[in-house]
Amino acid sequence: MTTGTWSAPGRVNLIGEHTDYNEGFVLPFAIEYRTSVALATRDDARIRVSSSFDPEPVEVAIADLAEIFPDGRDQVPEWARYPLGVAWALLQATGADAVAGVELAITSDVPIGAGLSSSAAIEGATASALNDVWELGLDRVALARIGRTAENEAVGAPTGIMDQMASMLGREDAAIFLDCRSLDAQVVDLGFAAAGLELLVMDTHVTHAHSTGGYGERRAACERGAEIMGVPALRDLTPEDLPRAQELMDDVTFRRVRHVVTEDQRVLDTVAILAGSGPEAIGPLLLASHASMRDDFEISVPELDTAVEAAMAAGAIGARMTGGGFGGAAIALVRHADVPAVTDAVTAAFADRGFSAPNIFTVLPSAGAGRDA
Ligand code: GAF
Repeated sequence: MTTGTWSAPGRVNLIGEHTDYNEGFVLPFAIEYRTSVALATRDDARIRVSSSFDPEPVEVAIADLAEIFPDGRDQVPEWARYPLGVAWALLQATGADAVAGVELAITSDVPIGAGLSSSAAIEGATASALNDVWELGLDRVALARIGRTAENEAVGAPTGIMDQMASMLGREDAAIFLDCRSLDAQVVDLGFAAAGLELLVMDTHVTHAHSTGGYGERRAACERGAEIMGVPALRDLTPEDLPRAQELMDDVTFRRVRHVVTEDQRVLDTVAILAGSGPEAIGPLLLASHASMRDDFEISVPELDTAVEAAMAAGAIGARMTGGGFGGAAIALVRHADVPAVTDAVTAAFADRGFSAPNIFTVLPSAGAGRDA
């Protein structure tokens, strides 16, 4: 019997929102909150997954996976679609058969529904474990693709690949500058600690699900915009193309397009400014990103706007919502000495507006997925 433990982190996206499925640029980093998968092989051809979130384990025959996904995903509880979807995607992508049955026990300290990609953490830990034990030989980028396939087809969320890449490739004190067309990834030093800065996460507790509603609608609007402009993806447009886009499109589609095109540019500018001037200089780009998501992409909610405004008023260097939107968390880049004041100000602003209390904590750019034991 083989046993071992693998883990993968959640992520914060520093900048570059809804650009990944438009084949553009993103700048996420992995965080210290992780999901662990303890694995033991078994001597039959079955997979049994259990989770600290649900007392009921789920067991399926490996040979049945192709039948279960993607059409029959409703047959298993939602949390189990992630690990089983990864197993299914691995077997489908590699054509491997006669693999060992496994027991997977999942535990996690990645906050759920906070926009910190607890889903990519489950996928990354499961994919890493099964890749090793089944000796599939896939590299980290291939494992990130497997996670995205699981999410798209087994869970039914039409997401891009940013979260899985961040979870697989994360490095301490660094972000991953990812070209989502080529999947070329560069490690970008953040230098937060050296500059005396902290990255605060402000979890609004407003929950969201990308398998329903707004996320898919935004993606469809982007695809419509690219088609109208006659390009394969919005990545192929630059800010100079926006006047023509405005002439050709209805107002809503144009504003969705403008968000993506300007956000891609903001990612490139952030990478350049981090290298040239350091992290204290990226505040205006974070704020511009938030305004674009609030006004053009329309994926913010009052709680996220309140967190950003209160953090800025209390001295944050920059702030923005992070992740897919419609809830989840905002981030603020804050000088170490200002963390208590910003935390108190955001908490007070939520109380004033009758919102439930936010959960505010710092995160550290951290290492990606791997085997722990
Ligand atoms: C979610 C998705 F999973 C990502 O692929 C990305 O599109 C993000 O929303 C928005 O930038 O986290």
